[in-house]
Order: sequence, then C-alpha cells, then structure tokens
Amino acid sequence: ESVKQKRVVFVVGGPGSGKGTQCDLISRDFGVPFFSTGDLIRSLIASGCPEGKQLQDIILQGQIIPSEVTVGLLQKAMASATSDTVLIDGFPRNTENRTVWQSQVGYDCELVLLFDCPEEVMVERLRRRAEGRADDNEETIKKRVQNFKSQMAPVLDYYRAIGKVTTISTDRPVDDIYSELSSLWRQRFA
Ligand code: UP5
Ligand code: MG
Repeated sequence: ESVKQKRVVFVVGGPGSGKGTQCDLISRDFGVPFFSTGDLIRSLIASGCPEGKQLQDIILQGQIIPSEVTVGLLQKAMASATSDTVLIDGFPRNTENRTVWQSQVGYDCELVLLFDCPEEVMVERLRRRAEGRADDNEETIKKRVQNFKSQMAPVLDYYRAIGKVTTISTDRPVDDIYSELSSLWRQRFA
C-alpha cells in the first residue's frame, strides 16, 4: 500500500530527554499529528495481541522491537493523517530501523531533531516519573540509556553526514526548550 509522501520529522534522544513532552506542545500549537512509536507499541501490547508477551519482554530488556512491527505501526498511523507534515517521536532507534523505514516507506525523513540531555538528568527524570511504565525501573533504565548511546551513534552519524540533524539541548526547563523548538518549527514548517 503506498502512502502519499509526507514531510517527516524524527524526534530522537535518550530516554527521559523530553521527546513526548515537547512533541505534545508542537502538536497542540501547530496542529501537527504526532506519533510516539513507544505509545503505539504499548497500545498494541495492551490490546492483547498474540505477540504481546514477546514485545513486553523486549521493552523490559530495554531492547528494540523488530523494525517490521514498528514501521508497520507507523505506516498505519500515518495513513490516517491528513496533514502533510508529521512528527515521529522515538524512531529510529538503530540502523536497522532506519534502513527498514527507508525500504518499507520508500522515502526518508526531512529532519532529525536530536534532544541532547546529560545521562544523569535523564535518569533522574525517569526515576521521578510515576506513570507506572513497566520500563521505568533502575535496571531497565540503565539498559535503555546504554542502548541509546550505542545503537543511535551510527544513525546520527548517517544523518549528520547528509546535513539532516538539528540538536536541541534539553537540560533546561520545558518552556525554555519549547521557545527554541517552536521558533525553529515556525521557521521551517509553519
Ligand atoms: N520532563 C520532560 N521534560 C522535562 C524538563 N525540561 N525538565 C524537567 N522534567 C522534564 O519526559 C520524561 C519525564 O521527564 C516526564 O516525567 C516529564 O514530565 C519530565 P518525556 O517527555 O516523557 O521524555 P521522553 O524522551 O519521551 O521519555 P521516554 O521515557 O518516553 O523515552 P524512551 O525513548 O525511553 O521511551 P519510548 O516510549 O520512546 O520507548 C520505550 C521502549 O519502546 C524502548 O525502550 C524500546 O524498548 C521500545 N521501542 C522500540 O523498540 N522501537 C521504537 O521505535 C520505539 C520504542
Ligand atoms: Mg516518550
């Protein structure tokens, strides 16, 4: 099934770097549909699908679920979006995600927004978050951070080499980050 080409912005950054918080704000103010890959996966598991147990195990290990699953969820979500610009939070997570996206979707993102935040700040935010996420425990948090560092490095190298990465420092209050992000958004996409 072919989906009309959209302007896709990937928002990436370590666990707790503030991706969801900022994407919500952009989505609210600019009317851009926003898809959190993690939320899509959690809903799929909650729906009681046959592969749910296996997916939940992967999440608890802080590992990355198979690209075909993720890209399939994103394609389905994007197909229902009427806007020609979409925000995707938390994808890609590794090189395999990136290449499967390219072959399955058929075109690449326009921009990668990298949320840059010190590890200890991210970890502290996740420790404090009390939303009952199964992966917000010390053990899993450690693995999420580790996997982000090791698996995203080659993805970021790839996108930097083609000039698609914009880095935003997220070790500051939500409003400060958003004032930079929203003006960037206004310049490029509004
Ligand atoms: N907070 C936010 N901004 C703040 C600020 N500026 N100052 C102080 N506090 C701030 O924020 C995290 C917490 O910090 C919140 O309590 C918030 O209020 C506060 P949030 O905006 O939720 O940060 P975010 O970067 O979205 O953190 P999240 O935990 O969602 O990041 P992850 O990347 O770990 O989670 P995600 O849901 O994307 O993925 C979960 C798992 O799913 C992955 O580990 C992986 O196993 C799997 N997955 C895949 O396999 N493939 C995918 O493509 C995607 C996910
Ligand atoms: Mg999130």
